[in-house]
Amino acid sequence: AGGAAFSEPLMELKGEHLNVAKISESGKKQRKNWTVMWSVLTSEKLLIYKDRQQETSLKPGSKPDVVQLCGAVIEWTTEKSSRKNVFQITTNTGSEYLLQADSYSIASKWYDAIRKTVDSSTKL
Ligand code: I3P
Repeated sequence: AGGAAFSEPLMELKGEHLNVAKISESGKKQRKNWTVMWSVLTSEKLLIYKDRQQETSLKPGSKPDVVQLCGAVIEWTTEKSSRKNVFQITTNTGSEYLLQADSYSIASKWYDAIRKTVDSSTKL
């Protein structure tokens, strides 16, 4: 709608270990391989680092996997994994990520924050 006098601060989450499996890249299916990754949520992207050190690394070429959330879809899934607390992010370029944490409160915290980011970066 726009025109709001005060814009809500965009939710961000910093640094947490989540289990991540990229199951498709640009529409092409990939072998599922769950990996513990260091995840950071900015106001428009989810950054997936191999580890915590990579976030502050100045090494050229040490880049995270960047998940653009504008136009993405996020949903809980019980069908794509035998694990609990799994949600899927599908980007508008056709990449699919599964994210998971054994703790429901951690998983739902990330789900809620990413969904808010998807919503606020998609409706312009
Ligand atoms: C996969 C691995 C995954 C599992 C996946 C298996 O085997 O065990 O953990 O996903 O199940 O195929 P591999 O390592 O040999 O590739 P979940 O843990 O999410 O269930 P899937 O084929 O049903 O996705």
